[in-house]
Amino acid sequence: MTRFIEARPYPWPYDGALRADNTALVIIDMQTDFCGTGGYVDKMGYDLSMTRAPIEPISRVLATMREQGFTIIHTREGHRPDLSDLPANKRWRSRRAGTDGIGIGDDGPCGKILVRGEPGWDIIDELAPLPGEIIIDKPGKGSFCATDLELILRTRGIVNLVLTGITTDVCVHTTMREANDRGFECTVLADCCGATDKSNHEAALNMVLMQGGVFGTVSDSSALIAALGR
Ligand code: C5J
Repeated sequence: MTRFIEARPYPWPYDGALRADNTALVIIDMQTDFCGTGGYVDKMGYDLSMTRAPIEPISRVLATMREQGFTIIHTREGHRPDLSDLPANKRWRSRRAGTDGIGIGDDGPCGKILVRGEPGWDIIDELAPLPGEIIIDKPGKGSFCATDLELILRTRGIVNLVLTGITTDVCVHTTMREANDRGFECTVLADCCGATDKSNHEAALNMVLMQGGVFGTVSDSSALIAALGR
C-alpha cells in the first residue's frame, strides 16, 4: 500500500512509503526558553504568540503519530551547566539580542538561559515527552550537530522525517538542511512551526519549495492527519 501526504511541491514522501516503521516525527525545541513567559525569546522582546502558535497543531499530530506507533523524537537546545560546549560566538552575540546584556548561559527569569536542567530549558508541559520517547540534547541550531540523532535514525531504519517545532528559520531549517544532506526525505508542517518574525517563517518555508523541493516539501497538520486516516 502506498500512502502520501498532500504537500508542496510534490506529494510526500515521493515513493508513497509513509509507514510507522520508517518515519519519525521530530519536534524541535518546544522549550520554555523559546515559547514561554520569561524565557529567552520573551526576554529578547519577541511576540510569543508566534512561537506558541504551533503548540496546538503539534499536539494533534503528536497524538495521532503516537497512537499509530511512529518514532517520536524531541530535541532541546541547551548547554552543559559548565558552559564548556557554548561557543564564544554564540554567547557574545546572544548578549546583544535585546536582552539587556543577558545572554545564553546567564541568569534570567527562568534560570540560566538555555542551560541543561534549568526551568527555561525544559520542554513545555503541553508537549512533554512520554517515557521511552527519544530526546536529543543539542548544543547547536541543527539537530545533527554534535548529537547521536543520525545513528539513532539509521539504527531504526528511519528514512522519512516529519519536521515541526521552533523556530522555522533557525533550528527547524538548519535541521532540515542537515537531514536533507544526509539523504533523509523531509517534510515540514507549516502550521506546526513558528518563528520570531512572520516574514522569516514564510520565507523559510518558501525556500524549501525552490528547485523542485530543494530541501523536501511543505505540508500541514491537517494533510498529515488526513493521510494517516484520522
Ligand atoms: C534559536 C531555535 N532561534 N530553536 N533556536 O536560537 O530556533
